This record gives sequence, C-alpha cells and structure tokens, in this order.
Amino acid sequence: MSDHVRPTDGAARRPADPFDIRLDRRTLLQAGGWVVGASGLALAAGCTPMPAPSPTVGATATAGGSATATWAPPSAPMVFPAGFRWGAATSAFQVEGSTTADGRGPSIWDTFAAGPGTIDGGATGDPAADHYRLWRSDLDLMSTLGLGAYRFSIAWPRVQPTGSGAVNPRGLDFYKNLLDGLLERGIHPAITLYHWDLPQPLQDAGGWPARDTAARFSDYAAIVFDALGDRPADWFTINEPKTTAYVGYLYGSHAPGLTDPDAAVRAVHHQLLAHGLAVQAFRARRSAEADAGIGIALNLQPVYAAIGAEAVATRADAVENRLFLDPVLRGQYPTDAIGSRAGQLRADPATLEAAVQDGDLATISAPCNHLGVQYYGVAAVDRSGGNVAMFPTSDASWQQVHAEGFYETLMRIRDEYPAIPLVVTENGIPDRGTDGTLADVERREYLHTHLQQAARAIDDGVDLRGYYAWSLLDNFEWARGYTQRWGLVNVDFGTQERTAKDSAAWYRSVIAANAVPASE
Ligand code: IFM
Repeated sequence: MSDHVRPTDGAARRPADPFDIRLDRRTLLQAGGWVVGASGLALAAGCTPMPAPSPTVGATATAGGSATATWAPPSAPMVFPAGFRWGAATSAFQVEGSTTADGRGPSIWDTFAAGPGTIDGGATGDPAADHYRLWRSDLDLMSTLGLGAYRFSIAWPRVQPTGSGAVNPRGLDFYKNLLDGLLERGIHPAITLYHWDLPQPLQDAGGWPARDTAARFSDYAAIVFDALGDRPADWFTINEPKTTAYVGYLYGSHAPGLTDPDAAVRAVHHQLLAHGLAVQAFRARRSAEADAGIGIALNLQPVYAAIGAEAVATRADAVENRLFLDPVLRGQYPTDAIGSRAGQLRADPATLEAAVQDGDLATISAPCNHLGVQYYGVAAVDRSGGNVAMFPTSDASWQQVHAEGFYETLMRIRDEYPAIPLVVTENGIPDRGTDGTLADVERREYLHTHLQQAARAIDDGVDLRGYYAWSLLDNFEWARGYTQRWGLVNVDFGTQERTAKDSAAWYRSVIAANAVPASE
C-alpha cells in the first residue's frame, strides 16, 4: 500500500507540543472505547503520509494511555479455541506475475504501473513472486510452514479478460488447480473475488464510480461461483473498498490514479453494492448448510483524538470505519462522513445521496456468514483533521503500531454491531529496510503482541474464527513495488528462491500449539 498520498484536511505534521497529542481517556471512554474518527481523507486506508514520531512523542502518547493500554498479557500461553483457522494471505496481482499468460487481460494495475513514476523503481506486476508458475511448490511451502488455511484472490482479468462477456477457461483452470491442491494438502481455502485488479476495459467505461461496474462484478462472481463454488471455502467479495476508493480515486497514488472526491464517494457505494450483489449470487447457488460462507474484508482502525479534537475524530471515524461497517452490518450510511468539516471526506454529500437507489442498502446489508477484519494500526487526528503521530511507525510510514488498537477494533464490532463471526483476513508489518532480512525480529514481536490481543478479545467474547498473517510471501507492494517486504517468507525476486524468515518458524510453533506464548 502506498504512503504517497495527498494530505487533504491539513497536511500531516508533527505536533509542535507533544502534549498536544495526548489521548483524552475520559473522552475515549465516553465514546464507548474509541474516540474514533478519521481525519478527512488523510487517514484513508491507513495509507497516510504520517511523520515518524520522535521517541518523545511516542512515549508521551503511550503514557497518556489508550482506552486499553493498561492491559498486561498473562504469564502463561494464551490458548485459542479448537478449530481456529491459522493462515497466511496473498493477492493475485501481488504474487502471481505472468500478467499476459494464458489469455489474461490487462488490469488497472498493469496500466498504472506502466505509467511514469507511479511505482518505486519503475516496478510492474512481473515477475512478482512468480506464483502463477510456482504455485505447486508454494503449496508445499505452506504445508512445511504448518498453515491450516490460505487466503488468495482471483484475478478478474484472468477469468474475464475484458471484465464482461467471454470467460477464459484457462484462467479458471489455474484457480481450480490451486483450490484442489490446497484441499489435497488439508489447507482450508479463503478466496477473495476482488483485490484491486479491475479489468482495464471496465475502468475505461467509468470504473468503480460507474454503477454498471457493480453489475459486471456480480456477473463475474456468478461465473466463479458456478466454476468453483462446490468446494469448501470461505469467500470474501471485495478487499478493502476503502483503499480502492480513497487511494485509487482520490489520492491518485493507487490505480487508477484519479484525484476526484466525488468519484471516490461513488466508488465506495458501488463497491459495497457489488459486494451485496455477489452475496445474492452466492446465496442463489449455495444452501445455507453448505460448508462455505461469504463476507467482505474491511480495513479498520481506531482513530484517536489529540486534545481538543474529539469531534473531528468522531467525523473521521465515520470516514475510516462507519462508512463501511454501517451499510454492510446495519443497512445505513452514517450522516457525518462526507462534507467540508474537519475530519470529513471532502466531497459533496449529495453525491452519495444521488448514488444510492431504492433497495441498494438492503442489498448491501444482506446477511453474511462472516466479516473479514484487516488490522494494521491506528490513526490520530488534530483539530484541523491533520494526522498526528501517536505511536511508532513501521517502515510503512502510514502504519502506527499499537497492538491494543487491534483488541479495540474487534471489541467495537462485537459491542456496536449485530453479531457476526469475525476472521482477521490481514495483519502484519514490513521488514525494516528494503534489502530483505531473515532475522525479522520486529515482525515476530508484532505478530506476538497482536495475537495476544486477538486471544484477549476471544476471552472477552469476540467470535473470532481465524487469523491470516499478511503476507505469506514478499511480493509487489503496490506503489512501493518490490522495495517493501511484508512476507513471512523472503523472496529473491531475481531467482525466485524462497527462504522462511524467523517469524515463519515462530508462527509455525504458534499454529502447532494453537496458542500464543507468554511474553519473554
Ligand atoms: O499489501 C497490502 C494488501 O494488498 C492490502 N492490505 C494492506 C497490505 C499492506 O500494505
């Protein structure tokens, strides 16, 4: 994910006074756990141009305390429920490579990457991790790592090269083989229908801001369900609609590279509509008792308020979280997400009203079997809606690392929304530096503290069924190209050799024990 985004609601800045960013614990508690909000679009998808906090700022913020910062992990291992699914995740464009093989059509990411200066190092989706050719040995690798589950995405332009009409059987065959290979090895598949690789002809016809794209997605979903839907699997419709809408259609640092606020709003609605239509197509083909379920994968983050910024943070929460959770789980849009006030998505509220047609919200909120939660960190805003650094960042400058925010995210869904099983569909951190390392101490620590928070949430009643680390392999990290490595497994992009990092061995021991160990 790119951190090259345009600040909108006041440029990202380091606060002059470290006390300016202390959390107001009283307000946090009044707000039911999060003084959440998001700074207009500047926090979109966690992809923020957030400054690295100085140690002083980070320490002050932590001392100020989040709603849950006082929790200490127990001195014994934390055991997960029997049957908990332990996995790792990838997405098609990030790992497959072979972007013109076997009839695949061009996607918006092929086009975007070919543009000047869009991707670090001028990288493209080739070779990525060459998974399209190395999938068999990658499945063996998953077995070696002890994974019980694998989340991957299907490339729409492999299945329908122009995004509508004719189906490409060779594209479907690749995923049939992959699915059967997983099942033969006893690895549970989690399948995402859309992880950002929109067929280019659909973008040429308007992309996600055009309502027709939702209908085309529904057709594509039906094709995939007819071909693959008889296998046991967990399905996810759309990956991170927030990132596509904000980073792709407003900030312009992801494909398709547009900077149009109203287009971003329409992209939100039409992706959610596409999700709902795909759920309908799924239900039309599967009985309720089938060993498969469907949901959407949302990236969520608590948004904390600097002193005096509580109202801003509440609006920002609407942009970051409620604009997606509310329609999917409650059948309504929040009224405070879009507008010209600090913290809001700076677009015309009438744009959303005009996009929503009769019956859309019923479609979007059709009951799902699970909700995918993608958690990377937290955000914080000041009075102007600008981002502030409250916790240390990873090498992804947008990622403020705060494990307790994971617990807060899971608990919030339990407390504020109708009951639904949760699956953590992504969680992870990049290596420090661009060269790749096997001694990934920071990732191991990140996974450790976040899994402790997941176990804590389960102990406190969250119905969490599975966890997918992001990512299985180093891969094409969007605008960062091959310079930012998120894998449990190192990939030499020259030779395509795979080498497990230390975190992979640690994760394997967690899976074997079905427990996260006590802190050392
Ligand atoms: O690599 C991305 C993934 O495609 C979507 N979620 C965030 C990851 C890290 O940026």
